Amino acid sequence: MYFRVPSSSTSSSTLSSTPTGRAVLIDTEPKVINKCLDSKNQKLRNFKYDPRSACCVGDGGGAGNNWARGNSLFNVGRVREEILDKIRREIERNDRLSSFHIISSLAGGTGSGLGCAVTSGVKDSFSSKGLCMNTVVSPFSSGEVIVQDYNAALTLASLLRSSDGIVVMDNEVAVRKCKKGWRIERPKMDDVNRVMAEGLGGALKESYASKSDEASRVRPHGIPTLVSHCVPHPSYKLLSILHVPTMPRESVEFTRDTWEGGVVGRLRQMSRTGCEVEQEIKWGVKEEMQKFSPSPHKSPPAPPPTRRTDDVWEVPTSPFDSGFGYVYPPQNPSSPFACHRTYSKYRSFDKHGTLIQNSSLPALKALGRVEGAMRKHEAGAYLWQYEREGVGEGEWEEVWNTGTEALGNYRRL
Ligand SMILES: Nc1nc2c(ncn2[C@@H]2O[C@H](COP(=O)(O)OP(=O)(O)OP(=O)(O)O)[C@@H](O)[C@H]2O)c(=O)[nH]1
Ligand SMILES: [Mg+2]
Repeated sequence: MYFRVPSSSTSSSTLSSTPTGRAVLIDTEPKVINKCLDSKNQKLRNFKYDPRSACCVGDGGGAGNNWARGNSLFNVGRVREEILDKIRREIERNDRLSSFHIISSLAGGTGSGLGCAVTSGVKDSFSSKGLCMNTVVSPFSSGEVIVQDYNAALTLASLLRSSDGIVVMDNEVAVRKCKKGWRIERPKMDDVNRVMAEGLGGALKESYASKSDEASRVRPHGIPTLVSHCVPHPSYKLLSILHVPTMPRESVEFTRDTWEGGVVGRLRQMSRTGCEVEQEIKWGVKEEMQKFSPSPHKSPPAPPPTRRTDDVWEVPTSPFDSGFGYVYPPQNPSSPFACHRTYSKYRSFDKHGTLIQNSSLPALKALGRVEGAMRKHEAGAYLWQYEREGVGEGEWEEVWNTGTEALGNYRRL
């Protein structure tokens, strides 16, 4: 689904037999792209990128942590045509295409600014080809650039308008997972990326709505089902991912998990309490979600009957059906909970589960960046950097309007 696999007649142990990601790499610094294309790195990760689908724009020096600069690069010279042409070429190499997935940072200048411009460009040029999902990486709350809330607010406002669904992943949460789950004392950025990729991979892994679908391998779950189910209304586009287990690789083969008390139980408690890291689950806490939700308290359903099974199609997920813990858009026409399963293994886990939620707690956390930016804006801090690149009061006004509307929507759930 996500790779072009060479035909078996040409396969050998050489790099030419390695699957190629159906991806376009875009950056403003050649060294970043070169690292992705480096053949040593490609061998390590067992897939490669096509150099013809890589694109370095600008003068090679980045976007100076300025959303506006990154964003405006899209319209310099032939940059727009060059990027959209490379995306078009990738589209044409697919027999069937149903979605786009754009991964970038939430702050920074290139990932956020250029990422938003690319998202709008994809929507304008290719929306008939499929849905557009974004995954954005939220910055550390300290130790990064001072203007990160401005960049994050501009990104969120832009994507809330142009994307069909926005998965927010958090660097700080990923570090806690590395430390507590993977027991890495000082995680590096590579560890952070791997722990994030594990969650995202769980969410995007091929899985099915019924046993017969899996048997005949029809209608696998993918981005279109994920987005159309989890974003039932355009006012609620912010998604988050919970994934269990998070454990060191060397422990996986010695661990036997269970479904009900284990994988399902932990995901359920994390969702109920707004917990993002498995090792931080508070089992005593009933429902922290309430403080964000004015709706009447719904009592938790009875726990499911204990039944031990290794058959994924038998595992009861009824605790999720009742809707408690989730704060779901009331407009959702069907059950808020949809379950996709598969017998095929993910990495080497005996059992694992991924919950993709459209829930107020993580959404309000992400949107808190807009409030942070508003406070800075009131003080007039660093605004000249954006004004210089063409972001004036009118554009800020639109950012606040979009941001506060989304905040209001999620607070009212
Ligand atoms: N998870 C993760 N976050 C990253 C990685 N690289 C950068 N970030 C985060 O992304 C944000 C922006 O990082 P940069 O790479 O400096 O920014 P950029 O998008 O290249 O933009 P410019 O530097 O302005 O060109 C920061 O919050 C970083 O913490 C990475 O490899 N993994
Ligand atoms: Mg960069």
